[in-house]
Amino acid sequence: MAKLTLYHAAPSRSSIVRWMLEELGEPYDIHLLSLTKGEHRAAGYMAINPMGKVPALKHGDVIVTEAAAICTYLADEFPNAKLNVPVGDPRRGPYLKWLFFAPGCIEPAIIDRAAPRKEEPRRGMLGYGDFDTVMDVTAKAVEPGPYLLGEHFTAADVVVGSTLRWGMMFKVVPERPEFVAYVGRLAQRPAMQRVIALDEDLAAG
Ligand SMILES: N[C@@H](CCC(=O)N[C@@H](CS)C(=O)NCC(=O)O)C(=O)O
Repeated sequence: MAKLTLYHAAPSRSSIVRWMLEELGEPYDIHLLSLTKGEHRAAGYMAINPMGKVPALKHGDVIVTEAAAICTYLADEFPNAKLNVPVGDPRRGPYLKWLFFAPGCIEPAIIDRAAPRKEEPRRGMLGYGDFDTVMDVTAKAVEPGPYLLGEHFTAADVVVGSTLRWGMMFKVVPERPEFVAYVGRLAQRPAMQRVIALDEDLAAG
């Protein structure tokens, strides 16, 4: 079977993919990069991800970058783990919407809130519209629970859940009861608990 290698830094967005890999239960290697030492800008790694960013995933000869794309890829490559929604299933529509909504709307809304621009662009210019609408739409989606697609935990929960958790840790995403309950449910998953412990060890050096 083709080998899986995660190019990783802890803590960073590559923990999203590490959580996905732990949920999959497939063996993988970690190639650790130090962002503080600039190892993600070295020529060897720039050949893997010319953006000079983590995460990147190598699966055999295939390289995938962008956390949400990697999670989508893994869920489809390893369907036995049932973390995807297959083509032909009508729930694939909302599944893909949430996989794209996290990096396309939730994350930019969080970043713009954390680092506001001098002049607020018109709502129509921003792909995410406005922060409050993004939060309202996301809160409504996670409220019924336990997961975005009801009882079925998917890669979309890994991506949306990681983004909300990270936004709440940085005190940008409001501690709305819907988010606290959803992120609390995700934190009970053994795979997430393993990643938190493993990454704390890595960060401690
Ligand atoms: N859009 C990328 C963002 C990746 C990203 O920004 N990673 C950060 C770590 S959280 C990074 O590598 N920063 C180092 C740098 O840009 O110099 C993704 O979702 O994978």
